[in-house]
Amino acid sequence: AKRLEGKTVLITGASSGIGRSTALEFARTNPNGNLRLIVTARRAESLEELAAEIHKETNNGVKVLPVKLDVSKADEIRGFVNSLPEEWRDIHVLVNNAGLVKGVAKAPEIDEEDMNIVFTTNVTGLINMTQAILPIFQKRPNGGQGDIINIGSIAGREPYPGGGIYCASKAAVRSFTDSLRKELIATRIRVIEIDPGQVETEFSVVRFYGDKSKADAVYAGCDPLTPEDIAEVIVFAATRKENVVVAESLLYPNHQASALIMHRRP
Ligand code: NDP
Ligand code: 8X3
Repeated sequence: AKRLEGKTVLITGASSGIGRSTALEFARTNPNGNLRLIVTARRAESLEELAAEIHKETNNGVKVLPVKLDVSKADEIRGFVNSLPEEWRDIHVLVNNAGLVKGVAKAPEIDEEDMNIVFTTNVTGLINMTQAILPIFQKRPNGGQGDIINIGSIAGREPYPGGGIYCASKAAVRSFTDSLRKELIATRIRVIEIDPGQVETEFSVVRFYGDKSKADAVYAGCDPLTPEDIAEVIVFAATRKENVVVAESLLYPNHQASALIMHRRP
């Protein structure tokens, strides 16, 4: 945790699930009370609640700045860094976590609006965020320093029927992440990808347009990972010695062995 000493961490999609747990997990590691956490998402009230919960749970002087940010809006990202108070702009860790899918439609039934939401959030949003923050990293010595942690998915490695747009978006994340690591080879900037399998969050509720019973059926008979499980790995990656890059990790719950091979209790 000393490796986070005096650092500023920026998390997208921190109002729920993995992003929210990641904020809490970083806060718990707060070295000497000087960690700064910028938590962003569209639901500003949830971010305020998160900030209050972090302060209540950790009570260790961590500073939290909730900022409303829709990563699918390029103009919001463009103005984002300059809108931050000066003392919050020295970002060291970017967690590109905001992401979603709408629906399980198969071609040719995929809704155009759903497709646009998925790509502008998961792909364009992630690339725009990276481009907004990278110049901050590149001002540091040795060609630059900082961590970019992208949340991909098993879906980006193994496409499945009904996942056309989601799988394609996460494959794009994987490909962009790989290119970026190669482009930054002469720097001390670390490019990290974390690919979860099944995690129980609001993900499936969002996928099924708010239908909780369809979302619950996804996890029936399973013991999915919790968002805390993923958060621990994200913070682990960010706290390795500076020469160590946790380039990619695929995380399954015990009953899962591929996107679709899932053991369910009878
Ligand atoms: P949740 O639905 O619980 O959280 C998603 C987060 O993304 C929310 O905080 C949401 O906030 C935010 N978000 C969505 N759209 C936008 C946007 N346009 N701008 C800013 N924030 C946005 O799901 P998870 O925690 O599971 O998802 C987090 C990441 O993990 C995603 O990238 C997802 O694809 C990935 N993932 C999830 C898996 C799972 O099984 N759950 C497995 C593998 C990967 P708000 O609505 O307030 O904007
Ligand atoms: C989310 C989980 O099952 O849709 O990345 O691949 S899944």
